[in-house]
Formats: sequence, C-alpha cells, structure tokens
Amino acid sequence: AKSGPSAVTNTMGAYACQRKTPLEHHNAVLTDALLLLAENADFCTNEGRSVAFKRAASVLKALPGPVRRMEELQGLPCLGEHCQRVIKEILEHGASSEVEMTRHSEHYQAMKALTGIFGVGVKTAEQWHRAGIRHPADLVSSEHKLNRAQRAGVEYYEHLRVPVTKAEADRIGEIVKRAVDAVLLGAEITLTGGFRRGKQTGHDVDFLITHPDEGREEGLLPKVVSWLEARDLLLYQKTNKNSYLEAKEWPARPPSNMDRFERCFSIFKLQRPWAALEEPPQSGERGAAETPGWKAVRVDLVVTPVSQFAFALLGWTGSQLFERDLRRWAGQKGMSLSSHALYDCEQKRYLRATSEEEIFAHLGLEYIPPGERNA
Ligand code: TTP
Ligand code: MN
Ligand code: MN
Ligand code: MN
Repeated sequence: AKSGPSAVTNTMGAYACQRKTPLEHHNAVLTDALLLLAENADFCTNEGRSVAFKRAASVLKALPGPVRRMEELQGLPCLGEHCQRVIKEILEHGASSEVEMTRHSEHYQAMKALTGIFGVGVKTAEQWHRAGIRHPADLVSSEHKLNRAQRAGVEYYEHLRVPVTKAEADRIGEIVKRAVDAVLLGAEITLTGGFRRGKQTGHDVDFLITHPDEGREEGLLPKVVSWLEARDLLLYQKTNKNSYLEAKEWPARPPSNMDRFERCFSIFKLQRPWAALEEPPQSGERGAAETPGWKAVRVDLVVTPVSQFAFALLGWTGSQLFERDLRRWAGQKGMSLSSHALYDCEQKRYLRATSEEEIFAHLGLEYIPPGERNA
C-alpha cells in the first residue's frame, strides 16, 4: 500500500456499485461541468464519451471533501485526460472554456429544449434541429408530424419542466394507492426512482406495484388506468403488457436494460389547492385567475410479480449510472443482472432473492442503501 495523501483515494472502486455516493456532495461545481459535457455528448449521439464524463463526475461525488488541487485526484479511477483538463481549468480559473462554449452553443441549447419534450429522444430532436426547429413552440406551427406522446409533451411542456416536489410525489402516491386498493385487494405500492434515493425533487414519480400472491398482479394496470381516467386524473397514458417469460430469457435473449414489465407511462393531472397554500402567488406577479388549479406530472407505474420484486426494486431505484455499473459488475463476475432476475452463466441457473441485500450478496458486493446510490 502507498502512503501519503492519495492512499485513501487509491482504494476507491472503479464501479459505481462499489462506492457510497450520497445525494449531497462537495464537488458540485466540477460535477455540474462534467455532466454538462456528458449531456452534450448524448446530444451528439456519442454514448461512450457521455458515459466517460458521467463516470468521472460520479467519482467526484463520492469524495469526502472538495477537490482543491490536481494532486488530490491521483489514483482515482475513471478520470481520463479530457476530464482532468476540464477540472484543472476550473480549479485554476473558476470555469472551463469548453464547458462555457458548449453551454452557450446553439446546438446544445436547442437539443436541450427539444429533448426536454416528453416523448422526444436525441434522434428526433436532431432531425428537427436540422430542419430548423429550435424550441417546442416552433413545432406547434410546423408541418412536423408528432406522435401521441409528443403531442402531450408539447401541450404540457411548461408544466413538465417544473420539477416534481416530494410533497407532490407523496400526494400522487396516495392517489395511486387508492386506485390500486379499489381494483385489487392486498396489492402494494412502493415509491422508487430518485425519490427513494432521498431526492427532494424529480422529473417524474416512479412506482412499483406488486401483490403477495404471485400471479394476482396480472392485468392490474388497465384496471388502475380505468379507475384514474374515470376520475379525470390522467392527461396521457400508454400502457404496455408484460412480455417477460423466464423460460425464454436465457440464453435466447441478451440481457437488456429495458425491462419488460407491465407498465404505464403517464401524465397525471394533479389538483393542487394544497400546493397553492405552500406557495401563495406573489401580488402583482401572477393573478390567481391565471394560476391553473392543477399541474401535469409525469408518473411511471410498473407492475412486478412478487418473485421478481427485489430485482425490480433494485433496477428502478437507480441512479442510472449505478444500474449500469451493477450490470457491468455482474457481467465481469460471470452473471447477468436485469430488473427481472439474476442469472449465473457458469452454473446455468437463476439466483433467487427476496431482498436487495441478497442480490448484493449474490454479486459479492457490500450492500449500498438507496440513499447512497446517487452515482
Ligand atoms: P428515471 O425516472 O428516469 O430517473 P430517476 O428517478 O433516477 O431521476 P428523476 O428524479 O429525474 O426522475 O428512472 C428511474 C430508474 O428506472 C432508473 O434507474 C432506470 C430505471 N428504468 C428501468 O429500469 N427501465 C426503464 O425502461 C426505464 C425508463 C427506467
Ligand atoms: Mn455537437
Ligand atoms: Mn424518476
Ligand atoms: Mn421514471
């Protein structure tokens, strides 16, 4: 073992699932810069580069204090030459010229606005950008064909831009619980995604739904959706059936990060007298008449058989980089992890688990609680 100031950082694992990454950390100036470059790499469909920037940012999030000098980075994983150049410039001059140039570039700003529309990915945004579209408002008058999701995305753009608060997520949880209770006695809902990791805001609200008796959960979502629609609580929904069949999974299909649960991507219409009480409109700024009595909120509902619940919970809690590295770690151990199951490729058998702790143990990893998966 080495001695000196880098001895501690030298022990940091190269996989995000080997580290504890809290929500609040000490290097936000650096990670914001690196994550902007990652975002821009996504906008240029350069996934490899994007992941490299995200990995570097994630390593800095796991440090016990703020980075002040380049020497402190010695021995840390995932910090390539490019990242180090950016960090060095920020430490010395307070900002990175590459980051500031990117932030102000026309391509970055247009792609950020366009991919910010629900239902629009980088490919579509890039096509529109090449056709001169710069902002969602440009789509309203244009000839460009929008699918149903994108039409909803444009219609509720201003609503969906506003982060969802924890209070709103809890309120939606109560509504979903009521819907689920009404259509299937004994069904259980769990808040996942960023809110389970302790975030106070999010871009959507993610729920897992299951039932203690395997099989009872089948076909639950269409009924939940009908219940919600009958009460005018949904502005948009697209429900997919479960297409997962374990017997056909291995080795026929390669492991994928898209899962095949019964699921519903939706936009809720959240009535908010209670939100208005929290934030009374400023006098003169916005009249009460203009303030809508509701807010559009993105909600993901996912139904899992109870036998897959632990895997679904682990897979839907995130962060996305944490999930990515969990799967990569599993692969390197001769296993295949998805949100449905863990398969041991050498023993040629599934490894069962009823808790996240058991899955970490199967993978030979120290357990990381949700609040420390903010990689
Ligand atoms: P998100 O809701 O996209 O992200 P988040 O909840 O971490 O952050 P935010 O606050 O911005 O909403 O995804 C949550 C997790 O769900 C993420 O770890 C990846 C996982 N997921 C799947 O497993 N399958 C899927 O098809 C999708 C869309 C997400
Ligand atoms: Mn570009
Ligand atoms: Mn989410
Ligand atoms: Mn989601």
